[in-house]
Amino acid sequence: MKAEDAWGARWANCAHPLSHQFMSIACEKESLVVLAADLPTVEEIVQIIEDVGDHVCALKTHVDMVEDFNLEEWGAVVDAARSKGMLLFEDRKFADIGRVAKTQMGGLYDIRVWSDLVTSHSVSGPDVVDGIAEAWDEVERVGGVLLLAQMSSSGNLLEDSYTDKTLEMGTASPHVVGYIGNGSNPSELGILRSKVGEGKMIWTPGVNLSSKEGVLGQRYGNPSEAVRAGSDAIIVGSGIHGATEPMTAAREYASASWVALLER
Ligand code: 5BU
Repeated sequence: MKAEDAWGARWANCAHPLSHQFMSIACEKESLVVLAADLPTVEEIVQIIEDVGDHVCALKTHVDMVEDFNLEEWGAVVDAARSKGMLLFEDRKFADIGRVAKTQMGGLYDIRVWSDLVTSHSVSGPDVVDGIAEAWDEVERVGGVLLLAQMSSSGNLLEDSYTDKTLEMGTASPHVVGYIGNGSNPSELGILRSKVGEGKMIWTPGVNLSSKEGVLGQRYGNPSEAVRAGSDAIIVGSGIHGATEPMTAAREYASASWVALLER
């Protein structure tokens, strides 16, 4: 299916090149799934990419949880993801001043050289995004930032007024490809979508096909409902890597999200 037909106004209105890349991959794979590869070793991450990569559009990592991380070994993850046609998305949740965020894009993990997307809080103001963008500039790469407009964890402090200011910040920045929204709550998500409009993506963690509640305050909603409410990507961790058959699970999430997109 052609991306403009599947995505409609979103395709026409999202300006950031990474949003079009994501929407094209989604159409090729008939999937809006982003895999949260919260696994402890490089080998396990490479293995899950090989198992489920055909049904997943982007690999979301927390590089600082990888016990045997070094940049050279990490090349295996990058190569595996690229060979499966996936985007690389580091869920770093930057939150410092711009200058420090820029240096944190380098350092031990050198996120700027391999990531296509990163998350950032908006709490420190708009310069955090500019710092991240400057880091990509320096290595002559294009990347996109997803700002946390909502969170899925219970009791989080991202209230409506904070969300609104985050959207103002995102609207003003060409580097912001979209927002993280709360996948566990379709009505909150619907309100977020109406405020965001068509020009930015909303990606949602906090989705699971079977459980309602995760550990330590994680909340879950149904992935199809999240997409119908306006989510453009469902971020799934334990629903896939914790399943007895990750590949079967990935296909189920892919199909649920794709069917919901076409219904939308
Ligand atoms: P889970 O296993 O599907 O619950 O994993 C969810 C992932 O999404 C995990 O990597 C979190 O860091 C990430 N996440 C989240 O769960 N909720 C949020 O609000 C944000 C990120 Br932001």
